[in-house]
Amino acid sequence: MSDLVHQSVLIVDDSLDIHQLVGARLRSERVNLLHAYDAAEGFQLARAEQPDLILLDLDMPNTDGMTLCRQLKAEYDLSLIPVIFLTGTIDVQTKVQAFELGAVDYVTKPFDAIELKARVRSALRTKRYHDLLTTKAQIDAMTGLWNRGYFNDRLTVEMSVLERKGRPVAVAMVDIDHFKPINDTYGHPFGDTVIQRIAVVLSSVSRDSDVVCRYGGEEFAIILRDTPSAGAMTVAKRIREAVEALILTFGRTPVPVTVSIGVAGSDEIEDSAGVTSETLLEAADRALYRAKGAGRNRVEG
Ligand code: GH3
Ligand code: MG
Ligand code: MG
Ligand code: MG
Repeated sequence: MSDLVHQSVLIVDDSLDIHQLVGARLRSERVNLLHAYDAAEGFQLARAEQPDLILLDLDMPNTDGMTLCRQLKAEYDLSLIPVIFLTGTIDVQTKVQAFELGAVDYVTKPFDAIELKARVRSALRTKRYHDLLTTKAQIDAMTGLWNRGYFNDRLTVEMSVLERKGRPVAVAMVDIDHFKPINDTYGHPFGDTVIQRIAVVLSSVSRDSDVVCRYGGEEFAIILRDTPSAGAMTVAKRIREAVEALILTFGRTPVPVTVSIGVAGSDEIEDSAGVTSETLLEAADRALYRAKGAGRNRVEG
């Protein structure tokens, strides 16, 4: 969350006047304004741009604002975007219905410019906190990598993308070799440092499109998007080499560290019922087990 990144506000209203008026009122705010003139366009822009706030008119030709609000709330990622109704309708029943649909606020036209600005600011502030908390809930505090919860959610998403587009996804499970003796010999804080240093190696060796996670204590998992097994093996071998080349010292004592890696790609799993995140993970886990059994500091696929 940075102040330098402007938040964006989508205005969905069939009246050009309202667009101009709201635009003029919010000009002094550091927000990007997006404009849609009916519900269909509003929905499209919301999906494409993922704005931080939607100012939504109630009365519009074809699809009205209530219906659009309901559609937005039915889609997970769009449902997180706060909606403020901006409307000439002032009856209580409609207001109540708007809040029940999930709107965060309701402003009646003609609106007071200062009040509108204050309400927009308040909604955007809440959205920033929400985004920050969401990010924090997905990050492993010790390494800065994605955490296991995020890994699981993301793998499910990637598997459905794979299914839709017929693209391969691979998973690599990485486990530090003989880590317990490192902890026992040099202490837990040094063990933590080793985990952090390896996290840095994993992030720098993998590609931007890969999703690098801390899966558990001294175990990592990587989602390699759009990657067949063979490509994933190449990445895993690079990781294994980079960790082996890492120079770690406790005082002046060099502490060699290696990892074992198990790789599984959706293109090589034979399952008539189709590949799921579970079967992919199980295959990667079995490969990791083989790598350990074969002497460690190895990649198995
Ligand atoms: P192997 O080669 O078979 O993987 O041997 P290993 O010693 O690494 O065995 P295992 O994976 O079972 O051991 C995991 C150890 O990692 C045990 C636990 O005390 C330690 N550990 C787990 N999480 C952390 C952590 O956050 N910090 C530190 N310092 N140690 C941790
Ligand atoms: Mg209207
Ligand atoms: Mg281990
Ligand atoms: Mg382990």
